[in-house]
Amino acid sequence: MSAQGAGGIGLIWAQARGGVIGAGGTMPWHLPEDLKHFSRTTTGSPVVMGRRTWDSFPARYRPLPGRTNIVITRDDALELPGAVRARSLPEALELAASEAAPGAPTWVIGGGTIYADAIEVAERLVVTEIDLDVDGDTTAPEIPEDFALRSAEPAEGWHVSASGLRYRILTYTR
Ligand code: VY7
Repeated sequence: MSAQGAGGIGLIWAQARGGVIGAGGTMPWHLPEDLKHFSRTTTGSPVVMGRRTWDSFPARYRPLPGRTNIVITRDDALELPGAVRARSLPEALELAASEAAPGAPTWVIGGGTIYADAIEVAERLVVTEIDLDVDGDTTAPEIPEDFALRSAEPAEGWHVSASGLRYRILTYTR
């Protein structure tokens, strides 16, 4: 079975300035509009994540509802209630392709280590850019040159969150 589902592989992340995606195991901002966008985009598709990303979700959101949750770990003893275990990214993508509804993409949802490996096989990137300077210890992958910006939401400028943060959603395809 191919590792690429009929809908292909997408990466979805949110980043502050400089590509910061995480700090101390969490995302260092509060942006409810992004959580809605993330949930709406990924629901109905398999989601692939690293073990640290699984750990980062508040317990009441685990597993993410309405999605097959596939978690990559080499620790066979680790309990992953409600999730499917994979021992490598290729194994996770293969499991996801076999789960995905026809035409549904597989979403890789983090974190830094997994994005760095998965971007090679991705055909779509959905990036929430947050206009925020914040310290972090985890960054987004470099976007390879064969990706082109497909859409920006809003088309110009920024959304302003109820919290005051400015953000926009960029989609790239290759
Ligand atoms: C952050 C949460 C953090 C704190 C409280 C709730 C984009 C995100 C991810 C991954 C956001 C997070 C949540 C509420 C909604 C739940 C998921 C948990 C759901 C990503 N653009 N944003 N993420 N969530 N990969 N890309 O880890 O989540 O979806 O049902």
